[in-house]
Amino acid sequence: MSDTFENYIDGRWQKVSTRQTFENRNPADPDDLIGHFPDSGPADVDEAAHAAREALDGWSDMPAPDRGKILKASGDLLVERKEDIARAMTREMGKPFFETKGDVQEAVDTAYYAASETRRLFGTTIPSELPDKMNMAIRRPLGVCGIITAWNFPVAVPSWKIFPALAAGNTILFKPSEDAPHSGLRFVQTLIDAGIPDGVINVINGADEAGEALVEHPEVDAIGFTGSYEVGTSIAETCGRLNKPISLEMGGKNPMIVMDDADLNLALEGAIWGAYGTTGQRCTATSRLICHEAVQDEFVEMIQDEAETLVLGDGNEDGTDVGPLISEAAVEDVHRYVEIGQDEGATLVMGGSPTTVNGLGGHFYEPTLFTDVTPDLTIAREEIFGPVLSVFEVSSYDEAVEVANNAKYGLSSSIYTQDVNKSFHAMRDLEAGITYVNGPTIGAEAHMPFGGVKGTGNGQRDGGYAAFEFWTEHKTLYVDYSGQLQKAQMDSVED
Ligand code: UN1
Repeated sequence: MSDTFENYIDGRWQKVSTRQTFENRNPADPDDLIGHFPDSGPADVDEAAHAAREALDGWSDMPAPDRGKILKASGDLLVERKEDIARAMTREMGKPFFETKGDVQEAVDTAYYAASETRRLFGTTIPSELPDKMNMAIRRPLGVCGIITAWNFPVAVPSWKIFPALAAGNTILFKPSEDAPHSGLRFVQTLIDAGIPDGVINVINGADEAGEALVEHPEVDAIGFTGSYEVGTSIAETCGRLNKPISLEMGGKNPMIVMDDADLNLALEGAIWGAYGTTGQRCTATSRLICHEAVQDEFVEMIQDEAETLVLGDGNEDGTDVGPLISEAAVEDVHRYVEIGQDEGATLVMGGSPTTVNGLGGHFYEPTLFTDVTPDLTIAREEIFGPVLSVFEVSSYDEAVEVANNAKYGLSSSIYTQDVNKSFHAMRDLEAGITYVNGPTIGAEAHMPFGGVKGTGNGQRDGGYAAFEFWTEHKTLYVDYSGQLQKAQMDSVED
């Protein structure tokens, strides 16, 4: 069964102006066509941006708790539809059903968090330096917000941006990834069914042309982006030229340090989940395992034994641990890195090939493990976005941190140790937006700041209250009730 999907603009499903569509297929079984989606162009973006602008005053003037009621209702619908959306998400982007349910749950948590924040959205009141005068700073929305996201968390990640942006009174122009448009539409449908007013959220499907038009559009005031470093930095250049605020969430090359005193069974579960969960397709995936020499050989063997028990398959089949990669192009990219790793001298100890499962023709790739990896190798430096774990051997805590920090990205990081002092040193020393102690590099919670340093981001954060710091700006208010002209810096100081 396949359908033709439309854009959602100004409260109506609308045909794409270009008359062009693209196909979306199940990565576990490419014969399964999910549907045709609009390949939008500048005219579609223009219409959506105007609709979002028209809707802005009504939405931002609405009492914030009333906006919160709609977000809460959307969260309730996500709960009701959780299994249904998760099944559709697995069919569309491949990760197993137990993971896609978690993806929807992350959006539920974000909806409820953002809804509750509408009863706070605190500003500040600060004493004036002058008598009979009151100073305040309140939070105002940024305006029309363009949101561009990746396919690997196609409901959770859009929700991290869209719910707080809406709670704060912004209107939205959302472009889901062209690799997971259906999940994006299912998510938006919950807002529509929860009663979001026309024009407050608009969805444009498409690829680069639609994305560029969205970023460039003069009616779009701010951009939230999650995706690759290359695309993110190029959007940021445009935003710099146009003076638009942007929140960037890009790649990762996340290290897990396993010290000589680590609980190896615990670290094993973490490494398997961190490296091979979501087929390694998370920005937070554990892609570098930095092992103390005293435990390295034993730990590598444990990983090999455990990884062999992982069941690859269609994520909608019971018992599947690891789904396919998103596309044939992704299989080629991952395999190219594996070949480069071998050419540059790393030792391939497990996996390293595309594979087939149950004659499905899906984009499967074997869980892969390299040892003898040094920081200068390509596989040590670049984000692979696949099930490839590289092991580095170190002889001390200091060397472990040095290897961990020798990376262009700084999203997540982790250390396994039973030494409380070492764990606090690591929380301070690891150059990353997130550090886990005795947990893998994945598993962020919706109410905590999420984002990274160095090549991962630009100082902004998704998640929790930190998201509101991006999606609002301060407006400073001075109320002088003295009945006189009072001059700051002059009348308040006795010369
Ligand atoms: C991402 O890969 O873009 O912490 C987001 C985690 C998830 C989110 C990942 N909750 O791994």
